[in-house]
Amino acid sequence: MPDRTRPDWWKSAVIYQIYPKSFADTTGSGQGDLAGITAHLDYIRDLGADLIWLSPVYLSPQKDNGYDVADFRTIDPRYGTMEDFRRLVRSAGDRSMGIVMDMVLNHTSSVHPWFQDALTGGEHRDFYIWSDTDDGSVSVFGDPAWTWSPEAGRYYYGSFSPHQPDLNWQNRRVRQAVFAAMRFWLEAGVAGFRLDAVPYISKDLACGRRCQGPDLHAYLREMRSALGPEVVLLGEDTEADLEDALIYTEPGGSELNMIFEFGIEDYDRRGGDKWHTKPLDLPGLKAHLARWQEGLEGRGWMTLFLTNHDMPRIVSRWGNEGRWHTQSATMLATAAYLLRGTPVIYQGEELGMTNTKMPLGAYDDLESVNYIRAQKKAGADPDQIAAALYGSSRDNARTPMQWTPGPAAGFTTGQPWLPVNKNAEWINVQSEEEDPASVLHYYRRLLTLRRRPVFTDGHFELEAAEDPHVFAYVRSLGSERIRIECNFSGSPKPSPFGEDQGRLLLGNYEGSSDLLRPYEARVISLTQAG
Ligand code: TEU
Repeated sequence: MPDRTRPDWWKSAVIYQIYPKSFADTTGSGQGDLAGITAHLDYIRDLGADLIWLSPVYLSPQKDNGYDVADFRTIDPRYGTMEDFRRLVRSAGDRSMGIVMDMVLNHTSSVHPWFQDALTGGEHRDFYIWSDTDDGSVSVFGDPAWTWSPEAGRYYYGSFSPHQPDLNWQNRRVRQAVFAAMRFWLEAGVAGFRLDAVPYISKDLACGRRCQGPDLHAYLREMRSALGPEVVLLGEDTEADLEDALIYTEPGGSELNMIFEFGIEDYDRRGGDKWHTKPLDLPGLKAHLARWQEGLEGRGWMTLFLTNHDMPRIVSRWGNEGRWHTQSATMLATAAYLLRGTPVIYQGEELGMTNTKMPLGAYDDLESVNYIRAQKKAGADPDQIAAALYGSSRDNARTPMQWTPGPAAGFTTGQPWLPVNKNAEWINVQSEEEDPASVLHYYRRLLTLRRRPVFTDGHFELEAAEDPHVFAYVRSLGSERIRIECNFSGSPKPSPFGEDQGRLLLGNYEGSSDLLRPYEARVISLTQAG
């Protein structure tokens, strides 16, 4: 547990992300709930987490699984009650863990009372964005961004979908209402917030949705001063570059503690199209990571993550689901979480959970459903649609958490809302607990090792930059030097360093070998004795 009296304790924290709908169901409804999270707090603590980020649990019609909020101050009854929430916060606190709420800043649900009032020209009219014309722009999930409302007699704007009308952040009353909702949860004891879709809140509609408006940083500074310096704020910015990150997270700054940056996604997606994958460009990825590690040193802070509720499972993406499942899952974690930044582990990643194959009709995610519809309309071959979904659908990350080899993977006694992955038979908490060589046990060892200050504060140096298969870097602090060597390929590769001189602190193989074995990861101390 990091010393929370240190002003930057969150730099050495580990965050565990929960997608509540898919984590653990205590009622047999087929959907997870807050009591299910409370019941598994020991599991999360034993993994090494300090903070738990909950994807939204507010009242919601669930068009986008809670990222469409109908009331920012009410727990959705499907997840439980405010009392269940308080119990979760208390029980997490008893285990020295804090709760991070997901704050959906950019939009509400179209059933939110603010929007309903706005439609009829009530006092919340200017909480949203209206127009008499539709300029033809398209939302993130593929629908038109402008939706005609017969009731209002105008179009309203939704960056993501017509179910999610954008809030008008230029209106001071909107900002105050959002900050008041955030204070409500702080009073309920949460440690901070993950801020959804941050850059969208300030827009330049004249130049389309990807154009950031001029007021973003002013809004964030206003938020920080409304909430106070202790609140941990993690911002999601899928488009952020290094310059943005330095402004958001300047040390001692007045905006965010850290940002999620998504540049790593560019190295296996063809031309930025999420549905078309290509083999990972490792040298490109390494150069990218090095640029961020060097660029933020002493000047800013980022999270480290391999996946989340919007991304495919990392073993299926950059690793190997078959023979090298354990090796690749543990190698990827080693490569990512010993960099400088705050690790954010997504539920089930610590088991090596994989992508899923479902019949097209079983997909639930708004974006995937829209994609299937558009592809079918364009006459695409169903096998190709299925392959694209298997590689990229957000539902890959949303299948139920795999607790046991038993029925519905121990997630529910009812009918799970999304099919359980068939491999729950062998990828599950119970089986991995019993196997000291499992992905789960390795994650625990890795996150324990990561407590060393060299990993939080140390300098980063990329090695063997041109090597197409091996990602190697050195972290150093004072006289301590630690080298991380990771083989991203499924065949043995020579180590760029020949026979290693140092002492092995952690590795995902037994015994020693001159070659780096398939997906081998080694953490080696180069520190001179004495
Ligand atoms: O995602 C924000 C985002 O910018 C999207 O582009 C995201 O990358 C999307 O998943 C594309 O595939 C956040 C949430 O994480 C996501 O779950 C929500 O659906 C979205 O905001 C709207 O609230």
